[in-house]
Amino acid sequence: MKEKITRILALFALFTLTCLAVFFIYSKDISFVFPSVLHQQVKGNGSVFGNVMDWVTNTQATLDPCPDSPPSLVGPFLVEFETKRSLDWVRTQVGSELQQGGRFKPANCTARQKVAVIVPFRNRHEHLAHWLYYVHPVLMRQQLDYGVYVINQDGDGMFNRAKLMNIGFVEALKEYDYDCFVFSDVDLVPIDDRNLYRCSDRPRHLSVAIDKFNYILNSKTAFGGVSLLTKEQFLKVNGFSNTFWGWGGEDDDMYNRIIIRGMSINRPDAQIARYKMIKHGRDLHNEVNPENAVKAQKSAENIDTDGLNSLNFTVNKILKDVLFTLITVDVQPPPQ
Ligand code: UDH
Ligand code: MN
Repeated sequence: MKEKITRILALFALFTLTCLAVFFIYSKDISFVFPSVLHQQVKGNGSVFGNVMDWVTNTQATLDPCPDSPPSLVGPFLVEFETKRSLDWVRTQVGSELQQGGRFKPANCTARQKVAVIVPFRNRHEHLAHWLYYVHPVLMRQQLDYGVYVINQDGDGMFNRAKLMNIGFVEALKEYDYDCFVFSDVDLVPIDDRNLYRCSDRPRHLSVAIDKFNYILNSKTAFGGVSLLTKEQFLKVNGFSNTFWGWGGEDDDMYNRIIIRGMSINRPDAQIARYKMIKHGRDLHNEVNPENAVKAQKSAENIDTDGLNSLNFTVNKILKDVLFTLITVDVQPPPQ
């Protein structure tokens, strides 16, 4: 009799522990790590596990939407690049707030947008540390559901910023149902968090006032630096052109694509959309390419055939850091 009671008690304890483990794992919301797994499990109709998952999903869905104006913004803040910052150190500063892969979502409300931040990259590790140190806290205070994707061009061939952005778009969408895409240079750090990294009904250009240019925008058609498009807007323009090798022109071509597709751009107020650019020289294998300026005048000829629908690349490696997802890619330059 005594043995029977002990056995029942042990079984009960095991059951309770299992339930606790299930609740613990899913309250941590690992859904973005295994989105398809969660999806299948949630659909598992009728089973106790399925019901538990329904309950968890519903509880998450009942969080109120985040307020239109994020309450913890600080406005202008100090940004300096004299301090040496290593990725190890940045991890100790902001890593604890993040999920693996540079992912974050606000705990107490449902973010208004799911934002993928795409950073074209090669051999700018110092810049990346500064950028992550400053930008992560900004995006957190802006209460975004976001992920940072550093798209690293493998090898030392000619750099192709625009193609890296296209690859970032495609790869980020394989992971999560993002609805907004930020394309940001690694050396541009916002100095005012009221400059929201959020998409709108028009493609947006955020890097309006940069210290390097005395905080003055030199062209009404500028679209480089930091720009945002919704998934729909990006699809509508067939993404960036893949054929701008070396420096220049790809941002003007994107501006033209937006106009060609009947859209226009918007910009936040220059008093708010302020940036510091980390000082740098010209990189090797990213020299000015005079062909690019010519090509940027022919956007209408290229938009239908050169872009997302002609994108070819191979992923050589995906590394999940707590601060970012690093995707190293072969951009497959055409044979010379
Ligand atoms: N990028 C890299 N690695 C490279 C080249 C470019 O990561 O080797 C990325 C990076 O995100 C960078 C962006 O592409 O922020 C744009 O490249 P850029 O910063 O070289 O372009 P920018 O227009 O500078 O800022 C042009 C060279 C200016 C030299 C001026 C010397 N006084
Ligand atoms: Mn730069």
